[in-house]
Amino acid sequence: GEAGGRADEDEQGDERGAAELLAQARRVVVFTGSGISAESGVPTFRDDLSGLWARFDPQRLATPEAFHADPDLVWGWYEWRRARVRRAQPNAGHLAVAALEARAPGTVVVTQNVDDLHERAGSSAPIHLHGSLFAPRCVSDAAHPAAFPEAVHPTAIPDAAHPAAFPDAEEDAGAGPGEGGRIPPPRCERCGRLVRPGVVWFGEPLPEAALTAAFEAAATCDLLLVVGTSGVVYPAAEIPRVAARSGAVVIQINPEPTPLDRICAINLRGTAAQTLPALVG
Ligand code: BV8
Repeated sequence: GEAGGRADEDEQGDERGAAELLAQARRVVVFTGSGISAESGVPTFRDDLSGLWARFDPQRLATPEAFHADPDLVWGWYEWRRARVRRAQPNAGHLAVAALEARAPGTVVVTQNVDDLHERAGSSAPIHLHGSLFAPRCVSDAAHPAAFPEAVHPTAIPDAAHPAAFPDAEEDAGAGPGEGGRIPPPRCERCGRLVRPGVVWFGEPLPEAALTAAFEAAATCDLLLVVGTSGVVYPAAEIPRVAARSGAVVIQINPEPTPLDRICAINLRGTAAQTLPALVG
């Protein structure tokens, strides 16, 4: 109808406007969440379109308390996620971010994601606020992170070695409480304590250097592109807000409304893989 047509025109206008602002910006920050990897088949944290997290709440497994209470369950879940990410490929959204970086070398990519799809798309040094699935470390501290084989070769555990450990969710309907089943974490070869995922769990501080660099980039950019995040996990969710307060134009790409809508100059209601390539050109 007429209203639909007008909405389409508005959307095209917004997209053109966003592309122009992006082309003019000198310092750009791209701030991403799990939504940018959704079209690569990596499940997001909070929207449950796929039903992948139907049997438990990821926010309850991603804690030091959960690991302490049931290390095998939590390690098994991370092994399953790690295997999934290894099988995934960067999508057009990740590739567009890398293309933007190539065009405007001052661009800073800040991600909340623990996957490596930005790197594999060609982004040179994305700032990982929440760590990585591929950097497990000893529970004791960060001082001896590499004292076990998988830390040196994070992809060394072959999927075939644990056939029951990396089921596809589709085939997993009747399995244990967490996707992936239980796998005992390795022991640190140096001190014998457990090896844990190298991610930032709820209640843990973010890596200081990464956080400082991200806030600094946000406070000094002239445009911040926020892609595929629900904007509810702190302190990361402050980053687009810091940029807006510092006078940057904030442009959001997300199929759904988020709490960040009101600080954004333009809200593009589309998916990352569909919308980002058009913006970057
Ligand atoms: C800390 C790593 C202090 C692990 C993750 C009450 C109020 C306010 C704050 C708090 C509170 N209670 C507790 C807190 C603090 C807490 C917090 O923020 N909680 C919130 C949730 C209430 N924060 C912390 O605990 C942080 N630490 O505060 O430390 C401290 C200081 C000193 C000393 C000690 C302690 C640590 C937080 C880190 C959590 N770690 N991940 C792992 O992955 O296993 S969080 C997890 O959420 C994700 O991994 C991701 O990193 C993060 C953000 O999620 P999103 O990426 O936004 O994903 P989400 O699913 O939410 O949204 C997806 C979006 O994509 C949606 O909007 C959807 O519409 C969109 N989308 C879908 N498809 C597409 C798409 N968009 C584009 N294209 C598509 N195709």
